[in-house]
Amino acid sequence: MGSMAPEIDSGTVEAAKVHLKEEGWCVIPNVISEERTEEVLDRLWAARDASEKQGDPTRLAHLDPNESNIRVFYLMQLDAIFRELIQHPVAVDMVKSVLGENFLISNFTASIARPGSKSMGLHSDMSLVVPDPWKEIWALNVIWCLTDVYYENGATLYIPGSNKIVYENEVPRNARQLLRPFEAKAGSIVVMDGRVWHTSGANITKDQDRALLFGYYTAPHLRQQVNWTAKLPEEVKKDLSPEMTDWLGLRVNANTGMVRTLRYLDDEFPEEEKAK
Ligand SMILES: O=C(O)CCC(=O)C(=O)O
Repeated sequence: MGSMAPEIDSGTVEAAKVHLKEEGWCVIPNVISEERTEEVLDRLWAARDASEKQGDPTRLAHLDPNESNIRVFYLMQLDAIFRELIQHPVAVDMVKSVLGENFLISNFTASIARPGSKSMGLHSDMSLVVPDPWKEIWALNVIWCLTDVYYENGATLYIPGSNKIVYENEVPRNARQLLRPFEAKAGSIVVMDGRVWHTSGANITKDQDRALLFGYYTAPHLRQQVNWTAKLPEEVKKDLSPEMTDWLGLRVNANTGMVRTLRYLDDEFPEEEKAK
């Protein structure tokens, strides 16, 4: 994975972590090189074809208003390059800074906005997997920019400060007017708190694609969006590192000892204390 990671100075990463905690998002530039970004983009188009071929559609009408939005849903099943990216050290460092040592990879999906594409529904990613109140960050996205991303080519639009929204009825009625683009260069990551309300932007260019990969990581007590045990072929599973096996939730023990470890009654509440 060395070739995928140009040196990023620790100051940049630490400042990004602070920005993420306070504002609900941050951008880290140059996480992968120009060449690697192009390679990932090429392999994404091949993965789109492979997905269609195996019967997993790359457009969902309930999600996107027209055919200019392309989705590739099971990236990690389709090509090793996506399994490498999802465990990129900078991404994992950002994830751990929010979720701690234990987390799950819930989903890893491409969203390509081609000219003419329009916005999907406004949502926060946490609202899709856990009902309100959203008092803590239990989920975040690492968004890989495979092209430059800017307002006109459909940058993801977000509501500043929406990482503080705890109940769904706090989402402002004038949400549309509040939306701002996440802008970044190809090769960057945008890290987004799972509580941030956002949508895809409309691509109003004539000929510029906007290609993003959404790596979605959650706290270990939240059910994953994809059942990777069912989706990943056995030959892929057997070559995964023990860490990746944990992060994909592939072990027999799923949610035991993740939140609290049980101690015997006699150890936690000894008899003599009961008498007091
Ligand atoms: O494509 C985008 O900009 C946003 C995609 C998104 O929010 C999603 O798929 O949940």
